[in-house]
Amino acid sequence: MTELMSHPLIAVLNGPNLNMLGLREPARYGTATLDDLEALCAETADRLGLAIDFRQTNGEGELITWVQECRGRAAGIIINPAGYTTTSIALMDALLAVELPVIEVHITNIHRREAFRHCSFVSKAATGVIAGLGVQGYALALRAMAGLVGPGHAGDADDAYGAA
Ligand code: DHK
Repeated sequence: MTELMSHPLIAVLNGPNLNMLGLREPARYGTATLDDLEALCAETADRLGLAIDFRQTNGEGELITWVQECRGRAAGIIINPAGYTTTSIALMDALLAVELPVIEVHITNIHRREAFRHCSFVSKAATGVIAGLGVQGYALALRAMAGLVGPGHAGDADDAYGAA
């Protein structure tokens, strides 16, 4: 069994300003730092038998390059596109191009916030979306991803969680 099969690699990608977690509007985004978030993801992935590649960038082009590099390398993508959620058709296109399960995570409930945060291009490429559960949303996304790509995986969220 290859390492990829025994510990599927999940890219956990974070967009702009998430390097400021813990400092940035803590009443809204919480007090956990990006390092705390990475530790949470690493511990959760370990328990689930997943490997992670956790990254953050402020650059749209770099985020798109990282998504492209997942093709043939990673088994799935968890992404908090942050400010690029509502602006980046190019990011949506890259996520569609890699043909992998994608879970979109937002720390805050974007639907309770300003109207301009409601329309996500990334959701058009996402298998599922988690919003409003704080940094624990990443742990929940990893759990869902394990169901999609782990041993005996269903391969499709509708199969894993029941089609509507
Ligand atoms: C993070 C951001 O930086 C915002 O641009 C999004 C998202 C919300 C979050 O909740 O994680 O609108």
